[in-house]
Amino acid sequence: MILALTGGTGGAKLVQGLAAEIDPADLTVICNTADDAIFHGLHVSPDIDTIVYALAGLNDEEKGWGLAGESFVALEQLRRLGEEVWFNLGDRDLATHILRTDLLRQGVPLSDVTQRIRTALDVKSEILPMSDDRVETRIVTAGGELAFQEYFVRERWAPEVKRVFFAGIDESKPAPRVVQAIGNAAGIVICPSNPVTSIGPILAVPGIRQALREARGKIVGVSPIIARSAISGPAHTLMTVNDLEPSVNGVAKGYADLLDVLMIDREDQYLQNDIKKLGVEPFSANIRMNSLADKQRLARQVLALL
Ligand code: FO1
Repeated sequence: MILALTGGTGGAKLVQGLAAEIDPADLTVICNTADDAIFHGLHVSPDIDTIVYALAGLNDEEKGWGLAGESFVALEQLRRLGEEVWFNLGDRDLATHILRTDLLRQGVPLSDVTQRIRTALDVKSEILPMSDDRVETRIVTAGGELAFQEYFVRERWAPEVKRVFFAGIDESKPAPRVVQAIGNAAGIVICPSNPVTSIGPILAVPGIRQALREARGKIVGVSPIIARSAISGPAHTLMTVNDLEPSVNGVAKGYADLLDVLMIDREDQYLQNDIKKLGVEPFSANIRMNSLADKQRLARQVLALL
């Protein structure tokens, strides 16, 4: 079994490539849940949904989140009713959040809810939340503290960030099957997701980082940074806040205790020696993923390294 650790959009591309290259039933994905938020009383798990929709072939490729061909009629009506509407929940996407919220309220753990949704959408890969416990990324800015989606979507990552922390992380436990999956994996991929707010929370759940250090399978990371800037989103800013240089060196440093190999872009090839000094083997390739062919090519290279 191949295991992938991922956040939403960037990671989903590689996860799609992996599922196309191996039997999808042999792929397990551990998702960040610290971006989860409550909107209009509904529990939204953006990274889980992005991965499930991508593996179900239902995702909006252009936006990188949500469902393809989505309508937003319910949201417009909520706006008319005076609700503050800035997080774009599509009509069909809302069905996922309604079901998830209903099941969570009945006491069903998030991991079982996720299993039910991905099975209903005919996704063969196992999708595991990092934890069934509520963990929340909080962004401390010059103007006060924000929830992740407030910072990312509402404020378009404009505020100056002072600090990032994960509320509830110390009391959280890995979801069932997470530690087992890490131990059983023939190979592990850390997807090109934000090292601070996507992969960071997964590694911070007590027990997960240690399980990865003890894993028998090789661990290959794919850099979310090319030429000192994030492929998408605010990774470079958030890495700086966490004392990580916003470059492939910073990615290597953040994962140095875990990685056997870090895949970097050819543009960053000149930094290979710095990565080696951190005890990580660099492997340079074209790591941008603009088409399904790119995703599959990168997945094949990752699998070869594993
Ligand atoms: N990202 C946006 O930039 N704007 C949105 O309105 C938005 C809505 C949304 C709805 C459902 C969902 O599952 C994801 C959504 N995302 C949206 C993506 C999400 O905010 C981020 O990509 C992740 O949290 C970062 O990994």
